[in-house]
Amino acid sequence: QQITEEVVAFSVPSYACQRRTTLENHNMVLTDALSLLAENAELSEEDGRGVAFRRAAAVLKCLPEPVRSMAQLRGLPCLGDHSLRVIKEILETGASSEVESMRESERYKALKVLTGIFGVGAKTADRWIREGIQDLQQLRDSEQTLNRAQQAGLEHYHDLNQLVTKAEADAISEIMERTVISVLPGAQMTLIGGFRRGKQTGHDIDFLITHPEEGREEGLMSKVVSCLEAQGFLLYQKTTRNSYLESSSGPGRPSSNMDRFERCFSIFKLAKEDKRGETLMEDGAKTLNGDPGSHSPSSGQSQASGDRKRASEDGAKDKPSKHKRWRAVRVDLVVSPISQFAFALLGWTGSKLFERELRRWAGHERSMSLSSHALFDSKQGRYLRATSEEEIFAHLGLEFIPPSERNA
Ligand code: TTP
Ligand code: MN
Ligand code: MN
Ligand code: MN
Repeated sequence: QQITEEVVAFSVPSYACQRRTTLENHNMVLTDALSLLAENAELSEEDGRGVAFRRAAAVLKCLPEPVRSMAQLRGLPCLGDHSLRVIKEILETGASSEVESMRESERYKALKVLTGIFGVGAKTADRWIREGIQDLQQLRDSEQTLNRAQQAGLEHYHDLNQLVTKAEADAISEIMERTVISVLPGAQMTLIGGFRRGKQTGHDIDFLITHPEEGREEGLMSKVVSCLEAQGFLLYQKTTRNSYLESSSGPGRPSSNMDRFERCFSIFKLAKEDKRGETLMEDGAKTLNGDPGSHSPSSGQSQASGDRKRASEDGAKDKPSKHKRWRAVRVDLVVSPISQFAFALLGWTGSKLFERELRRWAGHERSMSLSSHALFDSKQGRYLRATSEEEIFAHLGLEFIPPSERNA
């Protein structure tokens, strides 16, 4: 008796914002490969190619089961020739030769290490590589001048390349909540970014702060930052007005309250605790790059600043110890007026691809322009108000997708 295997092709809508993408990924081998190609394109400043691979990976992330044959992919959106070639090779041989050779290439490894420094982007890393700098030691030995962010990034390189845990996010949430309430009673703080989407780890922690009375949030960021600084929680901070005003990509003319939208990129000093409540150095946590690598300091002391600065040693204040008793954690703060809160919440929850797809949907399918501040309807020539994420999805003609299903 002949067994005929019926091939059931998957069916998926085109835009990631039309799909429910949980953290449960049945095609991790394929999506990791495509994500690496996307990352390499982004590191080479080929953003168009990067987005194409991100979209392809996102389609595979929302499939209900592992892909077994190319036939199942027939008719799926966003899968270009290049992505299909990579998928086919992985299905047939278990790996993609292109991806594996990229992973091992000196250029990719150098770009990865150098952009792993907070404050260093693809452009800077590329320039350094052309000047012969491939790793952290060569950077330290070079005459390169580093800006304040990069100095902090190099100093805390090891810590900042360790994934942030949910427990650490909760600990910092508590500190933040206390601080925000103390400088402005009634102010509200929301965990955003990957942790709001239910991720158990992240590269940083993101918070959105507002006050239910419009205008009361003015000046809040500098007060929060001063209060955190006074408590000794900040290793680094840079507060900037949101680039919305300067950028030409915002919807129409910015209204007068747009310049209140502030954000702060910071590095937090978080105490470590063991079960007995004593602070301790923990080693061996999983790193962001997957591998601690030969460039990361192996002891608790940061080698990043060389012999000139030993800034990492001032951490053991109460009890002298050779172990560092705190760790550096990246924290992003955003303050929004309540009138823009829903847009800020939606815009900062991510994932980055989900956000990009929302904006693409708004523009291409609805002639609307969506930002983290507002939604402008070009046909009606007016801004559409919203006080919740649900309302924004409704304005866009999209089914509401909760944060835990925005992991595209
Ligand atoms: P990230 O913190 O970079 O990413 P993440 O939290 O999704 O992932 P990770 O766990 O690795 O930290 O960004 C959070 C969201 O904020 C993301 O959707 C992009 C968005 N965002 C900016 O990063 N910058 C901006 O100016 C705006 C408006 C949004
Ligand atoms: Mn499932
Ligand atoms: Mn984040
Ligand atoms: Mn962030």
